[in-house]
Amino acid sequence: MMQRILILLACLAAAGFLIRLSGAPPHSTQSTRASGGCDLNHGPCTQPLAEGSAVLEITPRPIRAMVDLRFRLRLEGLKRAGAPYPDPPFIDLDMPDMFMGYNRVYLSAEDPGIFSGSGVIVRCPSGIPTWKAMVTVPGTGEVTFVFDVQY
Ligand SMILES: [Cu+2]
Repeated sequence: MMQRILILLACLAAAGFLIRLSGAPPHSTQSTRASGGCDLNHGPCTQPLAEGSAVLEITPRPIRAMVDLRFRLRLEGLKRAGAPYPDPPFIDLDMPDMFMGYNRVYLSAEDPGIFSGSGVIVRCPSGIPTWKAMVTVPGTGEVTFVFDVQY
């Protein structure tokens, strides 16, 4: 509880800082940084990862805060695809412009090269909708997906 209050305070402080920087309310900040023009609110998105690619899907859509979300990651074209991953991939959820606290989604193997897990995105009092999902595949690399969240 205390941790959540601290996160909210940090978030508010960061939002105030952003307002002063931009001179505009943060509500006008609409994400134009959706990953490669792909919108996770419409379906799975693909990003290059090492010699292959990572496909991320978040459901249910549209993506909302304070709702149990399912994260599904498909790894394609990687040399080790199909081979067992000793350390499964994980996803860190955060906002690009402010630290929202530690929020890691641990994934487990569903099928070869396919991983899933569940997590929650907290509500940011600033109203800024833009979040990021940083996917880490241990031993292979990292890739970041940016998307908007409905509060
Ligand atoms: Cu925030």
